[in-house]
Amino acid sequence: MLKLHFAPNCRAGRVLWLLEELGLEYELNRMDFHPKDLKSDEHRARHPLGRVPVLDDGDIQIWESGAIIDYILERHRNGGLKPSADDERFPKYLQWFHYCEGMVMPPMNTIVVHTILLPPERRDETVLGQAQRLLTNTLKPIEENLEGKDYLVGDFTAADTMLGHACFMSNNLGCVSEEMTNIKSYIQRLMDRPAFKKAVIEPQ
Ligand SMILES: N[C@@H](CCC(=O)N[C@@H](CS)C(=O)NCC(=O)O)C(=O)O
Repeated sequence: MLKLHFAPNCRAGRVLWLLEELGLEYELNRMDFHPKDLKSDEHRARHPLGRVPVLDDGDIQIWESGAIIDYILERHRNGGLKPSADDERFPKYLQWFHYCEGMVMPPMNTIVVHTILLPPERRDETVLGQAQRLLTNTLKPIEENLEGKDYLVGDFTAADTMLGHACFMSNNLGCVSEEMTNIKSYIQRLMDRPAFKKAVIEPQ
């Protein structure tokens, strides 16, 4: 059976959300988002940097949320959540799927470091301000793309489990401004999904 190594309120929620959307059976290793769990020898043996998510599938162990999601879709169940290569939605599906870790998460990581993780005396307001501006800029194309659409490529796909989750996290950090009305209603639409509630909201 699939086993997800998970901590609440972080990227691991994307994979749990996908597993719930697909109705797959899984076992959950729920850790605290704390060095005592993530930097333990046991978890570092799974992930060299002591990070989550990590997925076990029998003898196979895989990390990186995007890679795990693609692995599940390809090896276990697709559920119509990944358009095939000849589908007209495929290029944009790939684009938004990878825009998440490639463009949106780097400034968000910096914001988390300089608002939550570092002790107050080591936080840098200049670095924080730059990251907040960069995150706002990376959200603008998403706001424009969502005009007239419920989800990133029209129907709900696994790109939403990546980038939609990043939008949700950005909003929790106060980085989605009130003018970004398409992203605000998109987040609400995601939050109304039972699988999202179970995987992302309830474990927080
Ligand atoms: N690009 C990786 C990022 C993994 C990552 O940084 N995960 C965070 C949780 S959102 C983590 O485990 N942080 C713990 C730490 O930095 O010590 C992915 O998408 O899986």
